[in-house]
Amino acid sequence: MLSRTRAAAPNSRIFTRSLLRLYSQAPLRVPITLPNGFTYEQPTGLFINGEFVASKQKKTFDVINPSNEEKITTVYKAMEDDVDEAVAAAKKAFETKWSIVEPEVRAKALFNLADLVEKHQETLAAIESMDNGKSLFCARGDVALVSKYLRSCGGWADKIYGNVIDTGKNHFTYSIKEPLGVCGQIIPWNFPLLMWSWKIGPALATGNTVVLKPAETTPLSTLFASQLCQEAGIPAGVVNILPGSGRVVGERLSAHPDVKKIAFTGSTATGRHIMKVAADTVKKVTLELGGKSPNIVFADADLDKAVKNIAFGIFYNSGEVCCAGSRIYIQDTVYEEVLQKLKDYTESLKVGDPFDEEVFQGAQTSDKQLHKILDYVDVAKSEGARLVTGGARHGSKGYFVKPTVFADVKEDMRIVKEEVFGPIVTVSKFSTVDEVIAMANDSQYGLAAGIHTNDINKAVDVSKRVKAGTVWINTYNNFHQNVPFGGFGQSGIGREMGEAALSNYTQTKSVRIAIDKPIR
Ligand code: TAP
Repeated sequence: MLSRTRAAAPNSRIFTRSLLRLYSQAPLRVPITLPNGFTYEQPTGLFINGEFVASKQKKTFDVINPSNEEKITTVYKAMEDDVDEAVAAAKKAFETKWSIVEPEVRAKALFNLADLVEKHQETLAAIESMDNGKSLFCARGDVALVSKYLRSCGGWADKIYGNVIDTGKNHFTYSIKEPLGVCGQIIPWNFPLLMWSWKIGPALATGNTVVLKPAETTPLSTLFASQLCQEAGIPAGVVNILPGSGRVVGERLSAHPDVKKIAFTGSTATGRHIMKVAADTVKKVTLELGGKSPNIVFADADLDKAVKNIAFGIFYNSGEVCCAGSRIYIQDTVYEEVLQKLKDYTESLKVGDPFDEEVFQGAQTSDKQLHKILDYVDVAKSEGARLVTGGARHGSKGYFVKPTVFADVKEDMRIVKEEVFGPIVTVSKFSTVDEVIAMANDSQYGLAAGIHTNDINKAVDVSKRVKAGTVWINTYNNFHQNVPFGGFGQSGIGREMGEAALSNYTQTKSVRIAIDKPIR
């Protein structure tokens, strides 16, 4: 009797502790009132196999609003064991459902998803502004491209064609494109929802399943959007979302033997590291990395239009854009004139509360990013760059930075060489086409370039000679769902959007049939 009582005591303590843990665990959905007064329900669990669940180890992290530095909510944090579970769910969904359904089923589901994004566009844009800090103006632009791109992917889903290859009368030979399997996708914090669509769209269209890790700073829009996948008719396990840290979740995804491909967007340093980790299991890797893109203004350009484009090229999305035109080159004969116009235009841009409809530039996404940018202001000053405007924090609450222009820079300065990822631009002077091409191409990166001129011959000539994956002429940061985007040099491997994105998610199988009695 006594021994039985003794034996029962620890068990009941364990039971009580388990109950306590169960009831003290964070909720899987919370009501959130957005800064515009609208209330919605935010999923806060990991999205695995079609359900929001707590992480196995019950770890959580806080999500901060960068505009007021206050906590928005708490989200579950995935660890290695959660990755393993999500990958197993994605593998099963790949083998038993998504890779074997009729292609038009995948098409319909992606069309539905695009429609649902459109239906919830204002909520999604508001979530993105609150979580990332970007102005509503920018967030609405993101969401519009998300629905267009998902619809475009739906259009591709039943048009993944192979080839018939003429190898002579003794064989019938063809090749087909097959999906890869489970794809690990790691996205950054500057365009969370847009990167979600650029990653899941082509993967799903071609029959793959995904485990996607949003950045720890910005998990809310992707969690909200994942429930739309269910509603769109995408089966459980096809899309799995794991908020968590890069060093745990990202690392495990990159190393996992059942993950056949890693698609990553983020810094060049992390991209390099992921490639090394993924090498052990010979994964296919696509990378969309950093940049230090040149934006060139020739004297014959429409200067007022050019100034708007170069300002948009750097200050859009608070400068947190991989292809930001962060190095401006102005032809010497109009240098001072354009610089003055750029100063005036920059000072006219409204910075502040992302929910203010007049605001162009919202907050930087994190405290870390704010301080990185302010450090670069000090670097530029110490290197001798001339501060034309900005160069300081905007206000004292929230991670706001004044749009900043540094002129008269030298090409070997750190501020000209290194990616800042904020609203800071450098301005240099050039006199000839050859000179500006040499300056523009003097970079390890090659993501984008801008050319402003009214001379079509010059525009085409420069666009051919500049080393960049995208060249914008008399425009900038101008995306379209059918136009491939990606980098030369250390700006990346592979292309997103357009038909090019599909090749990141398929592999070619060749089939040769021997013909016994060739028909003449
Ligand atoms: P990254 O480290 O590149 O973060 C991007 C994504 O990679 C995040 O989801 C991150 O996760 C994840 N990650 C981090 N370490 C990883 C690892 N060892 N294995 C797998 N995934 C990993 O960028 P950051 O530290 O946030 O920002 C630093 C700088 O990178 C920025 O200042 C900017 O210059 C550049 N950046 C560039 C881009 C683009 S689009 N080119 C985007 C973001 C940042 P967690 O952060 O959640 O841990």
